[in-house]
Amino acid sequence: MKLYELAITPNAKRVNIFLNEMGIEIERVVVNVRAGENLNPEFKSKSINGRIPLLELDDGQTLCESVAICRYFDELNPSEQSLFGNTPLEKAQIEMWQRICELQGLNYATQAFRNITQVYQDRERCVAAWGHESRLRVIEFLPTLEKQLRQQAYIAGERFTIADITAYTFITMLPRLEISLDEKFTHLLAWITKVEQRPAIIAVNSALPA
Ligand SMILES: N[C@@H](CCC(=O)N[C@@H](CS)C(=O)NCC(=O)O)C(=O)O
Repeated sequence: MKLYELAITPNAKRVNIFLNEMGIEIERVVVNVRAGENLNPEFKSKSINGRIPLLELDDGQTLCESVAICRYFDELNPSEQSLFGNTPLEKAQIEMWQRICELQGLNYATQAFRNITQVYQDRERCVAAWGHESRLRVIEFLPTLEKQLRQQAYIAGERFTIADITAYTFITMLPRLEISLDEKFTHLLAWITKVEQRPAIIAVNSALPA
């Protein structure tokens, strides 16, 4: 199997944290999306969404979408402490929070970054007003995480899950949007400190350029 990725990008980071948590080693192929390497016909023929991360199986089948890739590895390696949950209720709660963090956090952060910086103007229409609106929606979402972490240790309950991975990836985008967390966010800040001590996250962060 091969993982096509660029470590610095948020969605590659999600999959890399997940793989580290599971202790899975896999061959990587660097695709420099900033330079447009994902736009060439060879990559497009492999990737349904045209983006990274992309997992290529040994028989040539491919999977894109970060969470689908993580779920595939989770199913291949059953665990009593699955990052996707084990009981019906836990699975549903983790799925719910994963989607909340993705739809109300990470996606808006991505839209803000892409449309304000216009970093991908070679391949998409950039709308500055949408970027600024998305940034405001990011700011409006942060109290939801603070409230949740005031009540429990991790985003979807009392243990670290895929919801924390998506939430952490989202949080790492805040500096790029010039959003900082002040003392109102005590629990969120404490959670960041805690998850940044996990070997899986230390390994991902230490592999990135300073
Ligand atoms: N929903 C997708 C998003 C994938 C995505 O947007 N990847 C970015 C890097 S984080 C990318 O490939 N960007 C290059 C481009 O848009 O051309 C996922 O979860 O994998």
